[in-house]
Amino acid sequence: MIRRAPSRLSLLAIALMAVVVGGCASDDPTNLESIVEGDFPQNSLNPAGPQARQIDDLFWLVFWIATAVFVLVMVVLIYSIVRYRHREGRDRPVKQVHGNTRLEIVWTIIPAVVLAAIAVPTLATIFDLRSEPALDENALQVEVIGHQWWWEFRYPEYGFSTANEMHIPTGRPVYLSITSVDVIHSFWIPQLNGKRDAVPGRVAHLTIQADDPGVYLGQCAEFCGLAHADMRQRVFAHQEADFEAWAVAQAQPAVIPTEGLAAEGWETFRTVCSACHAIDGTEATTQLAPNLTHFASRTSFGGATFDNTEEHLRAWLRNPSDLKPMRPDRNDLAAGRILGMPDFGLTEDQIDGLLALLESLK
Ligand code: HEC
Ligand SMILES: [Cu+2]
Repeated sequence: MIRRAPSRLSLLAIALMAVVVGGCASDDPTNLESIVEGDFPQNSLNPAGPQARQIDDLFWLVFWIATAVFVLVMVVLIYSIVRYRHREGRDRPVKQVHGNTRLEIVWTIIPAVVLAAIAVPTLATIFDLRSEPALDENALQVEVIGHQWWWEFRYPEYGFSTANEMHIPTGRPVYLSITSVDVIHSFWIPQLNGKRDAVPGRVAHLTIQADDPGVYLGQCAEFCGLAHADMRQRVFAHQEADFEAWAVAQAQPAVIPTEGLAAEGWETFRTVCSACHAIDGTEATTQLAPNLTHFASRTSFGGATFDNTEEHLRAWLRNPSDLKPMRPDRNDLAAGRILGMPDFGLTEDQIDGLLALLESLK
């Protein structure tokens, strides 16, 4: 006879897994301590706006119903096991029972009623979350475009485009129109709402809203290739006036320095970088890669994976693929297909110039 594998081993495996998975939540690898207060920045059980709260409420309702069912079943089960267990000297029951129609009808009806009771608020929530904000709610429109492996955010009312970091006003719905230029991605800010797939050729919608100013983190939630794990996003929520000031500043064209290091950097940018990147107000208008018009105003880059520091940027310009796994060898500029930023073999002098230029793009 084959012996079953010892269950102690599987218990150990489960315990280990719990430790490993538990580790995911607490420390974020991107040094975000400075801007995100508290642990678990991607905890969907810590809602920060009405849509996320609706999901959270539903979750707890279902959780407590499921808990009640669990406790009830366990009590009956354990009682039966103890009460009717085999005892020394006790014979098999004389009367053998098979099936009980009345009992079976009861335990079919009760779960059906429970499921129906759960379905009502679930469907109501689904329809509610799918609905477009009413006109008088004055929703902000933001277009979300997934790229391998970064997010583009366009603000059609203001006429600019930014990358990986979305700014929103508090207390006002933000109506997202989500799509992708390549593969399927999924936009997700756990504290502000559920996930929505970004599918090429389609536009899906999602409404997010934050009660209070703060930073809300998320990441692409649909496996999208090599750097999927480095495709993150940050939402900065501001008071209305602060948001307005931010948006107006972002809509301004860049002012390129005419002398010094930054001017030298601009020469390199014009000839090399403008093949993919735009800086509004200049001759660099190609939008195959993140728009850099106000790059210095962003806290992060590379799919919100790296803090926007000189050290990280220098490493990025020396060889982007050292920081983030990408496949620039598969780029096809003519077809508009970009899978990463290539290594241009820049000299340290060129890099110094580019850093000064990027630094000036406030
Ligand atoms: C072939 C297209 C291409 C060219 C040319 C190119 N880049 Fe990039 N660049 C990219 C792509 C794609 C990304 C986004 C990578 C990611 O995060 O996955 C990027 C990202 C960046 C970022 C980070 C932006 C952000 O907000 O995440 C900076 C800064 C940058 N590039 C600077 C430059 C500079 C400076 C040059 C010229 C030396 C240059 N790039 C040339 C494709 C290009
Ligand atoms: Cu993705």
